[in-house]
Amino acid sequence: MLKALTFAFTAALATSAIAQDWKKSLKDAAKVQAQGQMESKLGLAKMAPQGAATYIINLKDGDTVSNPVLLLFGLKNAGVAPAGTQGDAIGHHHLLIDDPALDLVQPLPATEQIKHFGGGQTETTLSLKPGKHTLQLLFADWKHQSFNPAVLSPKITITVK
Ligand SMILES: [Cu+2]
Repeated sequence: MLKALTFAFTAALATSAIAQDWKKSLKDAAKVQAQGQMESKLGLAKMAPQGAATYIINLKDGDTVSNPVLLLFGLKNAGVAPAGTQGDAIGHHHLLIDDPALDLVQPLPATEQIKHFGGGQTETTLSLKPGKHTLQLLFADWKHQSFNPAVLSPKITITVK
């Protein structure tokens, strides 16, 4: 009698532990979903994809080049998609020319110094005034907003002949 009771009690405990786990994972999933919805609604930055990095493939700091200047955009641990395409670990490239002021909690404006590649381009050709220029890539999300933390390439300084 006592044995049977103990068994029933243990079984009930085990069942409730599973139910708890199941409830917890549902709750976690709901939390993640709610967070995603809140992020889009409030325009908060999305978490940066794990290990995401961007870099300029074909030029390095200190290079001297002549116009037209070809730039190839490199990306690790994330994917390129046209602007407006939502999904995990995807976004598009932005080129920062000569250190523009940045507000990383707002969608990036399109200016002479902040070029968007919303078509999902992975290269561009620039015509720059002779002299020194800095170039840096910023990989941002579908709504042109930086990830948190920002996925920025090393900044390079080039001289245009
Ligand atoms: Cu953009």
